[in-house]
Amino acid sequence: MTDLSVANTAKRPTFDVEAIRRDFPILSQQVNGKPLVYLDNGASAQKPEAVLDAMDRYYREMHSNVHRGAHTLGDRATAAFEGARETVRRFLNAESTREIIWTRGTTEAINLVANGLAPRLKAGDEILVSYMEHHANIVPWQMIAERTGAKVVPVQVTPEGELDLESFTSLLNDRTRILAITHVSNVLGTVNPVAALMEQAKARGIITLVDGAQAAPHYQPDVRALGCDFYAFSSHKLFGPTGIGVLYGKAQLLEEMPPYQGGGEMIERVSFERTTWNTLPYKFEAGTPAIAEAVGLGAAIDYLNGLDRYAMEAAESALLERANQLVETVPGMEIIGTAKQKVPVMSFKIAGLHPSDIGTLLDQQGIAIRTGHHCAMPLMDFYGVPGTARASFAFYNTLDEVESLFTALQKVQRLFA
Ligand code: C6P
Repeated sequence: MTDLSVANTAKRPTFDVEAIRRDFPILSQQVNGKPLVYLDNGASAQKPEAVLDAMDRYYREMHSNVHRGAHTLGDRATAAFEGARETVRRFLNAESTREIIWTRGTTEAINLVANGLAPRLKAGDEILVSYMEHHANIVPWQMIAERTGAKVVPVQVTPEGELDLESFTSLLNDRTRILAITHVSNVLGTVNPVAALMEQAKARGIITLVDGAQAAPHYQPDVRALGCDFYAFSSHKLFGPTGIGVLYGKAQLLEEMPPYQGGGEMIERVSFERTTWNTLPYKFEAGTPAIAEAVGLGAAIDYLNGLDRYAMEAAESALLERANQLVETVPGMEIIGTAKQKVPVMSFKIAGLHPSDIGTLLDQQGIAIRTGHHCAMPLMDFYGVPGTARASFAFYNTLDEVESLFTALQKVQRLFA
């Protein structure tokens, strides 16, 4: 018998989640003979019709290369592409579109910054990261550290999965040159107190980068209020297409950084004697960019702007609250990451069960979650686990879906008990 009779005090969303779900065509299908319950939004979120339409319309009506300026289609494509950049600027509250660089995603954005800052580093310098970073915010720094003799230093996390602020403060020192920290942990869901961290770092003249991959889908990041030098996010987690992401960078730092890749678009003039760089943001955009994808990301942000952000956050909190209430209905289930400030991400283990078995058995019931190390191996080592199962929710998920997840987990647990 499944028992979901635990008191449900989670608040009902004030927006019409069923209407919102109709905007996402993929959600209405059956998987393995069961209605799809998509709870892998942290890996990649689904796309509303508005994004699909914008990309379709772009290819049907305006595709050409951008910034070539010789004909009407080229002008249309350029206007759509640069219009999307302005949409991103407004989304992040950046000062200028010069500070908005298109990348392939968060990973490429961080690699770009790491390479751009390398000339400032020397042996003995320190790059502060944390134990809860995704590999994308560890490995590029390790590669640069190897080149320059600098050192990557991790800030501890607490057993609850919060950033250990004492460890953070004690590790800041005169050798710290860069602070690269995640806004939200992809495993724990923890929301870090980024503005306060930035303040401490800035007081010491440290350059700061925030990995916003898991934050942007839940909160609208205001880069000026956060006070960071760089902010990175991926479109595909923000209900936009794959293959594109954004690096925000303060204009002065971007001006001082060397280009990341060479080729078309990023040059001002090329000769065999001397090549000079284009102005911002083009200096960092070598080659033909992902034009339709930029348009799609712009459409995703426009779509989000049309939603009530407060209602959306409240609905997401209600999903997490209901999930937390139901944990006790699955014998041996334990949540990893119980920070006070969390987005609706629930990593867990169930005694005696391997995470990948949980994932496979849930999939048979139409429920999509992610299992494994989540590209956060140092954090797995910290918790002494090879991996976890992770359900990550989006605003289009329902309380009924949370309950379906737990009914399915009860079945899985009974099967193995
Ligand atoms: N995390 C997850 O399932 P890309 O691949 O470049 O779009 O994003 C990388 C990345 C960087 N930082 C954080 C905090 C992330 O969560 C991710 C991607 C996915 O958790 C895929 S591993």
